[in-house]
Amino acid sequence: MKASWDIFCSVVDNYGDIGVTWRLARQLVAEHECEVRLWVDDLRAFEKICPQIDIRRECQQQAGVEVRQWPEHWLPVAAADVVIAAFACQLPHAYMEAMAERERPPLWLNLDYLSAEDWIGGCHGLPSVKFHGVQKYFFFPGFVPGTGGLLRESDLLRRRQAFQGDRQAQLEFLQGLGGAPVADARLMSLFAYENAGLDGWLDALADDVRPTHLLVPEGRILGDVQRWLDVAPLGAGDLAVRRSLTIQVLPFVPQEDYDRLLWCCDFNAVRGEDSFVRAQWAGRPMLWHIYRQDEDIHLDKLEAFLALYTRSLSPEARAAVLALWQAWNTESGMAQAWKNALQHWPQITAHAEQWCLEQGSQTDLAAALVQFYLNWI
Ligand code: TRH
Repeated sequence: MKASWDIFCSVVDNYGDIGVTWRLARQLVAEHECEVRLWVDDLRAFEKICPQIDIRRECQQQAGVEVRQWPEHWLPVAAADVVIAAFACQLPHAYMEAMAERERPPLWLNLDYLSAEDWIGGCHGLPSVKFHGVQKYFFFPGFVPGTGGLLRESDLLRRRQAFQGDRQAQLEFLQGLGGAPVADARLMSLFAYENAGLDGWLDALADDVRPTHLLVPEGRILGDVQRWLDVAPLGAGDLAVRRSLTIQVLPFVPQEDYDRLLWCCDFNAVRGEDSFVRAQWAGRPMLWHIYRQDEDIHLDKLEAFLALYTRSLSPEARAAVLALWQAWNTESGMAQAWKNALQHWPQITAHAEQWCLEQGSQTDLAAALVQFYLNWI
């Protein structure tokens, strides 16, 4: 019999919480024959990444997943075989009672945020709290064996490589988003939080001898782009040229299209958690705007990832990547850091593909979750 899974997603802000849980839910259905209910407290955020969502419906089927509006006033339901509280969200008390009432208690997991820090390996899979005899476990995604791995659909790298090998498919896709890329330009995408360091970067791109075509999906960074351009509020479809730099504002696209956008580009600036992982699967050089946390603990996460990510680069290329990522995340010094990174472009580019393949050889997160469940029963 198929195992039933309940995934709970409380949207804190932005799109990462729903981005990750929606991806996981679909993959559990498509590749592991699980029956999945995804409980989401903010269908508007969901609709942004999946326009098929009907925000008025309490219950709907999407890609084989039963999507449920997580109601403020919980109505009783039977608990599933596996219960995932994403990112430490608090389950409804009545649902926890239902877990405890099951003849056979469910496997209860807290799916945590992604980090490359060392302690993750030691805590992954450990027991956490108990509720009336139902044990909760920590499940940590990660980049090294011994962690929960990264979300990666089984055919993702094959589809990515096929698309990157098909120039016509890329052109059609980009045209569908609003226009063909500028000839001979370095094609880049920009998805980031507000960042005061953007000015220096755009200055460097505008002054470069090689043209750059920068694609910017609508979102939080747009205010900084607009200020640099010194124009009225920007929206999807707007295009501006400043010397070597062409900036094109894109609509916020469905999640599958965002993958294709990353695959088309020579360089991707991403943020948060899910786009950060998807840029790695694109096999192209990238820049991460990490989600800011209290007491700057995000900087430890940044450092831990960089230590892993850059370890096979030459000392010079490594220093250039470190300086670029640090400049972006401290919002200063981007012009010099960018010019310096360009000096090592061939190596940084080859490394991005190599890193992707290395990560792709490990067990993916959905498979690791299913295996954890099978070991547990
Ligand atoms: O939106 P985010 O900043 O989400 C963040 C992080 O997850 C962070 O860790 C978390 O604490 C915070 O939310 C609450 O960035 P992230 O994780 O990259 O999620 C963005 C999602 O949006 C991802 O699934 C890709 C998707 N997306 C689209 O579907 N279309 C688009 O056009 C773009 C730009 C993104």
